[in-house]
Amino acid sequence: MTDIPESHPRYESLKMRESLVKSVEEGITSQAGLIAHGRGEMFDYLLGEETTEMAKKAERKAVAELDKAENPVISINGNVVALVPRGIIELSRTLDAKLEVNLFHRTDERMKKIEQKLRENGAEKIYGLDPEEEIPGLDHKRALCSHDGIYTSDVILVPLEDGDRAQALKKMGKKVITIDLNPLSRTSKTSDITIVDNITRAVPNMIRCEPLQEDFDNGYNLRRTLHYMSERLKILSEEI
Ligand code: PTJ
Repeated sequence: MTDIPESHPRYESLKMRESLVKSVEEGITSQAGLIAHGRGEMFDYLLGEETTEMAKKAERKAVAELDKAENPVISINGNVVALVPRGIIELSRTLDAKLEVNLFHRTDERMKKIEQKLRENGAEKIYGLDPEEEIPGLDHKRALCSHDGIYTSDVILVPLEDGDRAQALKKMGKKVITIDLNPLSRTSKTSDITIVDNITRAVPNMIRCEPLQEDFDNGYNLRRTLHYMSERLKILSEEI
């Protein structure tokens, strides 16, 4: 790994890149995961790499919904494990939510490596390893899921998800919560609660935050986020 000095102005961002590159080398994160991360970085730049008020609200509402769910599940993929291996396990404990590995680019080898990484970071029960069910409407491997996990979940957190699966989960009648830096993605627009924040900030915030019991309008929150990004672009353009 390259030695990045903490004084580097883009230290946090470079550390994230390093974690992902290492994770690809270990066979945990897919190569496509690097491209997905680059897209996320671009949107994070527009947010000023900070958690907005809109994201804080979505995080608090997400915690409230996961708290009161009967079978809450957190879906894990190769990018999530690379970026927040400990945090995601701690979040599942604070919410009493199940952890399920559910991959877009699923191979037995990646599943084993992700399982190992999660165990090294303290995970106990992990769902999705011997799936008995399929999410209807998706082609084979990315549809595979556990009966007691995703299949029968009522509220599901799917960070950095692809649009097809988010839509398929909605069609199954689940409450879908996502963490996605792109407010324009299909996942963001399909989900009941969209947290437009970097997962590295969202997960620690969710561990600490006070659940939001008031009503929440996801469309309104997304529009405000887009407005915030466009206002920031205007301000930045005036500074050049
Ligand atoms: O590990 P696998 O095989 O399950 O594959 C995982 C990826 C992420 C490759 C797969 O789910 C995929 O292709 O996802 P998409 O369709 O590229 O969507 C990922 C979304 O996550 C994009 O909208 C990105 O902007 C967003 N994103 C990327 N990095 C972050 C992020 N959102 C929050 N925090 C990030 N660090």
